[in-house]
Amino acid sequence: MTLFLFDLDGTLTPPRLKMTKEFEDFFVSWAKNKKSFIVTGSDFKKVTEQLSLEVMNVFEGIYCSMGNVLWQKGRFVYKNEFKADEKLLKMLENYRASTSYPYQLFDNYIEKRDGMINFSVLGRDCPYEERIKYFEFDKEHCEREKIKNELSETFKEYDISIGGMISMDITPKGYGKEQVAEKLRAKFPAEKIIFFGDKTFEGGNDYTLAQAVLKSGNSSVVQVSGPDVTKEFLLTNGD
Ligand code: M1P
Repeated sequence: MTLFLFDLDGTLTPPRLKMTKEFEDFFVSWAKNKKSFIVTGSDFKKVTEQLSLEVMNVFEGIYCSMGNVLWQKGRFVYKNEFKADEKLLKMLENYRASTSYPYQLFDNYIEKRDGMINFSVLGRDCPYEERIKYFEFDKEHCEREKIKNELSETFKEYDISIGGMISMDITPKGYGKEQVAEKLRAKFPAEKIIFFGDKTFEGGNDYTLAQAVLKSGNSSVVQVSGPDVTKEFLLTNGD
């Protein structure tokens, strides 16, 4: 049986928004008798904001916080601990203080999650319109890319990847989404694996998982640009 792995934001739902009713109806019916998993950078609370109980229950496992937390059918299974370096936190504070972003900033800009940190210069407690405003600014000025590159140079012991619209995910090396491929391969040595993500390219937060899945053999990766493309693929090739 094929294992289907899905990123969440930008793959099954629009970034940080609820799954649409239309997609939900399609997906719940498609997922019957299939083995599906979510692998997201978000924490479990955000997943519960975006997915109904019915949808969450069709998954064999929901790997959150870049694979550092696992929930199965409403049951907490494990989490990895992580305490960030003071020097890293200080540098994040400096990026926030010195940004050239000309509009309002919001709270919760360093979000400590189990096993990782999510950093957003804008601040996670922003309204949706502000996140779009920052996203447009970032497309033009590549602020996240610059910060990511500088941090990666300074902190070789961390992996930094850009997911979503306003933030970046920071994990200890080897504790990004790629850890999920290893765990699933150990449990399902021969099954075909297909991974769907919207950021499977280098630097994106699906990249390391995409690479690990491909390396594990009998697998493929599908780069999507949103839930519609995911749906189209599942309708035409989804076994
Ligand atoms: O799942 C993708 C990303 O979704 C959110 O990103 P943003 O708020 O920047 O749109 C975050 O939860 C992030 O951790 C996650 O990787």
